[in-house]
Amino acid sequence: NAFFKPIEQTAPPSPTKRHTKISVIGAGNVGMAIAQTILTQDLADELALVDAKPDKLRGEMLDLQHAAAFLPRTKILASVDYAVTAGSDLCIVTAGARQIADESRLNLLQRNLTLFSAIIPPLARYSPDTLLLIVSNPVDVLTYVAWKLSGFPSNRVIGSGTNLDSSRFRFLIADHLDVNTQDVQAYIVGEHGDSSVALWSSISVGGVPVLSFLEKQQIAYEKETLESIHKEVIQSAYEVIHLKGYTSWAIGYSVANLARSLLRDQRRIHPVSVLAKGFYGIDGGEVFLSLPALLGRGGVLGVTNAHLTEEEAQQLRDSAKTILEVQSQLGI
Ligand code: 6V0
Repeated sequence: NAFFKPIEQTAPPSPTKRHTKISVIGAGNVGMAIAQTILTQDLADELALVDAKPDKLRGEMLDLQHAAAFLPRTKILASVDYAVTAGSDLCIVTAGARQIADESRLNLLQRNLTLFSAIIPPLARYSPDTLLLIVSNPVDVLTYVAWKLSGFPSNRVIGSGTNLDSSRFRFLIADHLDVNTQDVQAYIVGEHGDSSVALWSSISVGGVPVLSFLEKQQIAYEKETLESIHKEVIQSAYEVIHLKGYTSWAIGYSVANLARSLLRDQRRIHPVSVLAKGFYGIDGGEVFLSLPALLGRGGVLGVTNAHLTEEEAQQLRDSAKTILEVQSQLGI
């Protein structure tokens, strides 16, 4: 490089922060929203993109590189070849087949299974120590598939699960009470989808447990109002897809938030899809679903022992059953 006249280094460079590499597989709407949020939040020194469509991939890479003057410095790479992901600390998988008209959910899942057989083994080979974060749907089953195909310990394989559902839930509660969403603690657990479970008993606003507060004050609250908020959470993904064709910004922020907790060892608690066997009475088989999990540099560090009502625990076990039924049809 003739541009610089180097200054003689008298001492080895002082130890700098660890080099962090994130790979995003699938440069579609969701993958690119995640990639751009990761860049703006300065979470990686190197970002590698992989997709099956080389032109689209190169276009996305150039478009992001052209923003370099406005962003923290991150080396951006892209290739259809998984070698580009080598040495990743975190691999985020968003690649997915799109549902075709009249296609059954199971058929779509079979196609995604084939896709994952081509994606996960090379990722694991090029980055044997990486954390795997699965976003493609149906996320709980595909996280199980990724766990099996990678051969990784289960604490390094995580599904984005209900992290997004919980953020929608917190937004709706905050909107209802007219307070800041960040002051609302509330969890949706279980399947990312129609059988998800809202943990009403654990909602707190600014440290005040909402249900017991209402009960103590003898303020009548309508169970239906609460249920309608949960229904709205389930509906909201369909609504966004109906209106704009896909969802992207919220999942982008939600996954970047998970990346921060993992790579910066934040030890924060997120509802994400983890191997759930043995927790909350789930014992029917190896199943991934969302539970409030403690996340850090090692991946899943633990699962919190939230107080569930009997009804909530039963709903969670039913959610596990729903996922296991789908899984059993896959033959893996
Ligand atoms: P999209 O825009 O169709 O992008 C998918 C991308 O995957 C495309 O660019 C494809 O070219 C690429 N792809 C297909 N096959 C391969 C392959 N073998 N290797 C590499 N890349 C490949 O879809 P979109 O980005 O909207 O959604 C991606 C996935 O995320 C879908 O499965 C969604 O259902 C899922 N979401 C999950 C959410 C969650 O909360 N877990 C939220 C939103 C979307």
